[in-house]
Amino acid sequence: MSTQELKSTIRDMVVVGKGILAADESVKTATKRLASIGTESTEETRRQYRNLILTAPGIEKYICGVILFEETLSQKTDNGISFPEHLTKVGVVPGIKVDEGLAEFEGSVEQYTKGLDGLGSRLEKYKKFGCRFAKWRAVYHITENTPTEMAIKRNAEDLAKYAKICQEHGIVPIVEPEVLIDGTHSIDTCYKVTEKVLKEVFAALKKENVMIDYTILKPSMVISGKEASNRAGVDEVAGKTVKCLKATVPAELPSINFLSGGQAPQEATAHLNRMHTLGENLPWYVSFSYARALQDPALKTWQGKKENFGAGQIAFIKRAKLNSLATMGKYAENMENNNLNIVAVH
Ligand code: 5MM
Repeated sequence: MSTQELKSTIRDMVVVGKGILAADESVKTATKRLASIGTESTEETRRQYRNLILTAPGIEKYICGVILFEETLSQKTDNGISFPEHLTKVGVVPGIKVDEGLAEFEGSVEQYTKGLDGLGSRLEKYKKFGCRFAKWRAVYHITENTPTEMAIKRNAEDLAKYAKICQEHGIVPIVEPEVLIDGTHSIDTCYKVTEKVLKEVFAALKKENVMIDYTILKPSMVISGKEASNRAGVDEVAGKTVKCLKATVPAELPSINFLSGGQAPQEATAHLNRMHTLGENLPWYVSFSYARALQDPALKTWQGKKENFGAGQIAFIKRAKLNSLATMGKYAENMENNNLNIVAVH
């Protein structure tokens, strides 16, 4: 197997000041997002929304890769170019979510991820659309009795099998183990669970002979449960996240790109920024792969209305720029009220 493709994809996706946009919401999730602005979810409204985000002028200054959903691969921009072609043209690497969603372990709240069957042939199909990387998400629920050893092990093994198949097909795998934020748990409980999960994931990747230097990790941050009392502040989240990653993630991994996992956009940016101002030596590039924390302000501004198209794009570019600054520790809270010289082109 030639590693040339993997090498050039990593080169194009690990770029100082840039991060990854997750725009891979399944139809079910996209429908939920559109419902939040009172817009019906149809193939056409999903296309219109993706067109707003993916054709935002200047996206390539802050975003190096976009995770797409299968439906989007064959949809077109308002200018009639397919979305993957448009992204490639502006210098952004297209990628694809290849997992097929979650299923419950019998009699449990715990879940595993579907999609290993026929993955190789699907990857070959996605490559023809220009996709150069893939994403697979596993989730871990924190309750009194979970996550169990069984769920941690099974999800790690499946993430490793997926990553191996991707690399065999010249596709860079994004490995996404998400410790869910839902619940009343403390940040210390989240730390313990995340540490266990990441140790198991890297042990499984090693066992499966996955090339770590051609892999991207998309983890959740170490953070208090959403309904916890006395939730940890920015310094503690950043400090404990970096400590946990240093204890579990090999230095040869090129890039860690966080998910936002239900954090407010401003919160996700502040946490990332703080990780870069702790004065810690970070052996990997540390950046973002947010969906909601990058898109929510744009969605709310757009409201499904043509006349808000330009303003929606500005809202998206602003979030992308603020997160870009955060990857360099250059974000400050007062920038939230500034227009950052972003202007509408349409
Ligand atoms: C955790 O979700 C991923 C990151 O998004 P956030 O930054 O909003 O947490 C995201 O890539 C997610 O996997 C996609 O939105 C797809 O979700 P579904 O549930 O539709 O597969």
